[in-house]
Amino acid sequence: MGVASAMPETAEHWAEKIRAGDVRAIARAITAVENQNALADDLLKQLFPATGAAYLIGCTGAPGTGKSTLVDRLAARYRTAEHSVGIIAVDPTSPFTGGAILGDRIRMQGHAGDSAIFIRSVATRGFLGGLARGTADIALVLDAAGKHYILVETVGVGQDEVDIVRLADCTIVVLVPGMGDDIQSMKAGLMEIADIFVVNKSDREGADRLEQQVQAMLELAPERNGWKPRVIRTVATEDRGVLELTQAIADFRKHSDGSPARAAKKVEYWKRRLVERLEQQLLHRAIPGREGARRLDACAIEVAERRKDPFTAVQDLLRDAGL
Ligand SMILES: Nc1nc2c(ncn2[C@@H]2O[C@H](COP(=O)(O)OP(=O)(O)O)[C@@H](O)[C@H]2O)c(=O)[nH]1
Ligand SMILES: [Mg+2]
Repeated sequence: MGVASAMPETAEHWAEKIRAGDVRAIARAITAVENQNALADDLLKQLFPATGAAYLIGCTGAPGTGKSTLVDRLAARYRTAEHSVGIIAVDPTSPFTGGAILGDRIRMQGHAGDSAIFIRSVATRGFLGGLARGTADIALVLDAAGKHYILVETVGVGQDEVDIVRLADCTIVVLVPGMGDDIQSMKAGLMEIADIFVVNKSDREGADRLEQQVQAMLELAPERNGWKPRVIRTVATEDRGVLELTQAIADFRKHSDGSPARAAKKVEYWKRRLVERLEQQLLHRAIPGREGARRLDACAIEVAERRKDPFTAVQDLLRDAGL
């Protein structure tokens, strides 16, 4: 064993372990993706043919609305139905060692001994190569590992979150009573991304009013591809409404699976990913390593001092790189 483990592991072998659901191999793969380890691309290449079966649910909303609690309850429901689950918690408000994530970890420890559920928090700060891409690649790893459901928790509706939502098969927006005014301001963004609205903390005063507000907002909005977003009331801490939520998710899945709109969304998503990767790689070729960075600096100085125009500078950079 000692000799074997001292040998560098091939991407093929690593991928095989992930496909078999090996928890340690999965954890190492996610770390490799996060750090953009040299092997990560090779590994993802190996894993890709085994992906595409997982159902990815995005859960977004303001901090403190109960997303982690809800995701935890949803995961428990899916586990009860014998489905395996992966959870990715993305929290831009706290670094990896932050209180919120630590809280999440402790709370989610109810599943600690359960290997069919895999939980990973990712910090946004220090995430190389972009949060949305990183999250998407982690989702690929969990997908290849055979997770039936992948739950992604994100905060708010910033650009990163919207990019993550583009990846999701179904998006849940979590609201809580007492944020009526926020709804007005978030209206457009929310309408665009939510397949299901959850009114969490329905044990609090104002749940009726909030639900009415959301319903009223939905009345005015055009249906998206024949789907009218549902509004589900929950008390995540008491597991109330969670079964109804799984039902709404199942209904949406049935509605969108195999639909042309869904297929077009996937193509659009991958087109963006391909362009992103092309940009990265072309940039890398045009400005290779330290020497490239030095040439770029030199060009920038020349342009700033008006000794060269930016158009010629780019042409020169491309020519020097043999492109
Ligand atoms: N009263 C009430 N509290 C809740 C409910 N859901 C979550 N909470 C509490 O709200 C706080 C924030 O929950 P958390 O899941 O961490 O929110 P997140 O920041 O959106 O992930 C915690 O103290 C939860 O126990 C609910 O339905 N009712
Ligand atoms: Mg949370």
